[in-house]
Amino acid sequence: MKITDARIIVCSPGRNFVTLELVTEDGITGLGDATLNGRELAVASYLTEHVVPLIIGRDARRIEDTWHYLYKGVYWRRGSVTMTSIGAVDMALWDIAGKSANKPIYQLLGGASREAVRAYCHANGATVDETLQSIADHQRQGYTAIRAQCATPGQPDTYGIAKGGQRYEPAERGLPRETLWSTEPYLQFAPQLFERIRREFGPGLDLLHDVHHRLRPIEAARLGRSLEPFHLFWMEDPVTAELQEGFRVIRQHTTTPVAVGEVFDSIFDCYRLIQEQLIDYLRATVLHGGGLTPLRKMAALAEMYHVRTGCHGATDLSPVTMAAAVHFGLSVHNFGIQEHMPHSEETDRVFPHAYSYRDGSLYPGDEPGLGVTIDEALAATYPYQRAYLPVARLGDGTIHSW
Ligand code: KDG
Ligand code: MG
Repeated sequence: MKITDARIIVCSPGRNFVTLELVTEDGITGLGDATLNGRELAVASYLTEHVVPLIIGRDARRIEDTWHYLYKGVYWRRGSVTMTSIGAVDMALWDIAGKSANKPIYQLLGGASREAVRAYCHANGATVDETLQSIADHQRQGYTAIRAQCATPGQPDTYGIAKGGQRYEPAERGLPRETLWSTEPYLQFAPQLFERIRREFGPGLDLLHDVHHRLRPIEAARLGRSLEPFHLFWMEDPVTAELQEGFRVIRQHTTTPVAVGEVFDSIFDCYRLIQEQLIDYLRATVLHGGGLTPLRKMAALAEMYHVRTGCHGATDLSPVTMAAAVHFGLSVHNFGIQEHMPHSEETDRVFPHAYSYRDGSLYPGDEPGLGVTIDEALAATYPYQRAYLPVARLGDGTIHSW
């Protein structure tokens, strides 16, 4: 089953997406998401110039072999542009495999390990009252696990606070917006926020919180300890994961569970964190982690060490990645939870999909493959727009992690 055609489709229905479409000699098409937020055209060009010429003529059934051909064959291994490109090809090949077997992909991954994929949503607000209101609204939509973010008083640009009713701050047109970050007020405010949330909503609700790589290890340890009375489901990205020893410092001081991995691009980013049991949830995505092929291996390693999955699911990943995450989460034994940030209506119109949300969970649907298509005519009406994620500075002007 030879691959005869490969196309890269770039569109911007509210935000930028890059999609790879592979076509086989018998006319089966497979879709792979290739979106790298803020650096989209680098992946589009990498695929067009360096990957497409390599995969035309290859057997679409040789998924494992193609993955290693692209990973080892590049010589310059890893890196987000390379791994996002390989992830897109891998996703598209699994889509083709599912369609040619006439089965949803989870049936090729060992079948369903559970009835549904439990999802967590985002609640955020500029004030504590707004955050509480947002949590209540999401509970009414059926969510039983909610990520809570709130602007630190006096710091309107705190991470995770959406503007104008959006669910999340998207990359913005023009040059990167500069935001201000101050650690000490945040460390004092976060436990007050969760104290209030627990008081209003009781012990039953699972609460998550994203620190977004902003703290140093000992600060993260202090935060984790101060949040212990409120029993978080997880504290996410407390420190940047480049310094993996930082997680040892956190672990020495607190029992608040730790999640990390949305920027990981291979098992080499996480095997030590897993084997030393420094984390509890692995957030690597099917896309940026290099596809379903390596994600399954990461999950298998994690399973041995009681680490569970909690895949990244922000809206900068297209519905193609969301579908892959739902099939993955349904099948993998050590699934923990799936992030769910619904896409805008215009995005969903460009990418009609079989997966759906109901009562706090995601369901893959019965379509063969990933169950996602792309309306190319509609996509063409949303041309690419350059956009960047914000950057952060400290009060004295020093650049900080955003
Ligand atoms: O592109 C960056 C976003 O995906 C990231 O900021 C979202 O941290 C995020 C999350 O947990 O969803
Ligand atoms: Mg995050």
